[in-house]
Amino acid sequence: MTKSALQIARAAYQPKLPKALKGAVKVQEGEPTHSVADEEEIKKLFPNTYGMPLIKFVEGEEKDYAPMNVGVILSGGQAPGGHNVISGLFDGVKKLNPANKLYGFILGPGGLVDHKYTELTADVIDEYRNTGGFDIIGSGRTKLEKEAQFEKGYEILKELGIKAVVIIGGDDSNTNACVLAEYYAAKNYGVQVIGCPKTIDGDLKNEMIETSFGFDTACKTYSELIGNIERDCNSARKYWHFIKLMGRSASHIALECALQTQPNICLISEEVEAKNMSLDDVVTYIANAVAARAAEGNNFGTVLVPEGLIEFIPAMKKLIAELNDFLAVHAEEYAAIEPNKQREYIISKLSADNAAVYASLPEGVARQLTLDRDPHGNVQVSLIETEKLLSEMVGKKLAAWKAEGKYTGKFSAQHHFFGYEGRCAAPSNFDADYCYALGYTASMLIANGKTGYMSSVRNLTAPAEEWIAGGVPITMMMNMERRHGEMKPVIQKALVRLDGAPFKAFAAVRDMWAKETAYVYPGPIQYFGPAEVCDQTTKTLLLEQTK
Ligand code: FBP
Repeated sequence: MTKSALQIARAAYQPKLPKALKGAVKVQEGEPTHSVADEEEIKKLFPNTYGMPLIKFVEGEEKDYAPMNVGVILSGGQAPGGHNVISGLFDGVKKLNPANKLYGFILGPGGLVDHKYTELTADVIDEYRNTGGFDIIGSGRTKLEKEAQFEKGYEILKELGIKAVVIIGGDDSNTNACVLAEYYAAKNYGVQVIGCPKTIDGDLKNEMIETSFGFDTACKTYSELIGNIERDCNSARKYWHFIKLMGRSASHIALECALQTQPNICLISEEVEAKNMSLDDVVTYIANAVAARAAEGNNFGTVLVPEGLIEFIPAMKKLIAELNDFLAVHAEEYAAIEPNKQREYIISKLSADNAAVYASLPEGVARQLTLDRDPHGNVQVSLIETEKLLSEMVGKKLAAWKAEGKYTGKFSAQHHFFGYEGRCAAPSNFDADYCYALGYTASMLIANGKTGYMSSVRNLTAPAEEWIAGGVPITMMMNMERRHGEMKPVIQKALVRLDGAPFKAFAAVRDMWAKETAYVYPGPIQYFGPAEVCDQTTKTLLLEQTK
């Protein structure tokens, strides 16, 4: 395989480990834990893994560990640093006992069920250290939820002598990890299951999981691109750029990129919901900013749009919820309807309010809302072209204002969607270190007999030396939510908090950004050079941790 000069140099990077993980470790147990909500239901569903204590690793005495084999699965969307989680896990497992083996299941959780695996040897691991992507074993979105799948998985785990499986995934995949851990514990199969917090979306976080891996690199990559667009925008001075950013539900990516690049407008879905804004309110907000800039002779600007916006507009949210429940049961019937009659069919099946909202949507968006759900029952928001919907509606409003003599500017829009551009970027130093530490911590959780835990590395704005490694019971993060028309235990998604420091910092300056051209151009991620350029983490984390 031909490698770039950067890839070759980067392969030699040795990720930093927290001090406590550098030698032998021992477990320090904290208080028993509770789920974030719906305690009684969660406790009943997870009798073997509920309420376990928080765990912290501290320096301990060397001891011998019996040989063991471990399996690893990459689940869901790619996030920078996944290969370092696996290399940290590999190094940890080999340090415990050089005879230990690590197996990777191919193309996500489906690999466990279908018995597709490969042994990850030192040669393979060395090819992937500090690289982006999940291509070492591939990823997939198969949902592990049925007993038959757990049993099929157990067959291969038994055959390979695997004592523990590490599932590297987001909130849904870690929910599955917890259900699997509970099932194997209840059956006394002697297989442990450990999760690792992955997702560029940044919505798998809480007190013990300060950030999910990949968020740092993905946001830096998008911010580089946004900065480049802003500079182009400020050079040509003739376009409004509408930039949609991935992130499924939460607006963490959009907010972080806004803090890094200071665009004219950044929409925050959580705020749109809290203020009960309609689609027209959002459009009017943008159009007002466009008109105010035009009045100063500035017919250009940048707008950041979070991927999940549509689902947070209250009327749209109600509509999507009804569509989700309806399509969970009638998907086949719907698919059999002729395409030109599908819109009418949906309108006839919805409640009056939702039917009216659905009927008011442009054809393309209406159709996109009924497309296939992902295996977890979510609307595939990345397929909805919100950036085009908004610019089209802003254009129409401005034309109406022009006719009324309220606006005299020119409005010409360009559209972008950044998601895939950042998911497999080479991990920043932060993600390279964080991921390696998460993987290494997972090996220590396994060695200490833990199951149903998520690997946790905290104190992340301090130097890596001072990071705190340990484990959090996954049940602690759970609550009950409606999925596919049924109440299910799931990890609670962390949305942008409107009372949190990152949002407040943004809200304090956004009116100035809207009016002036206050762009910041972050430039590309740097891997070599001064620490203030190379090792900075996200503004979100820095603001959240400033006491
Ligand atoms: P995960 O939650 O699995 O980490 O996925 C993140 C994400 O990149 C979202 O931001 C996006 O909505 C989704 O994946 C797109 O997934 P896919 O490429 O499978 O359609």
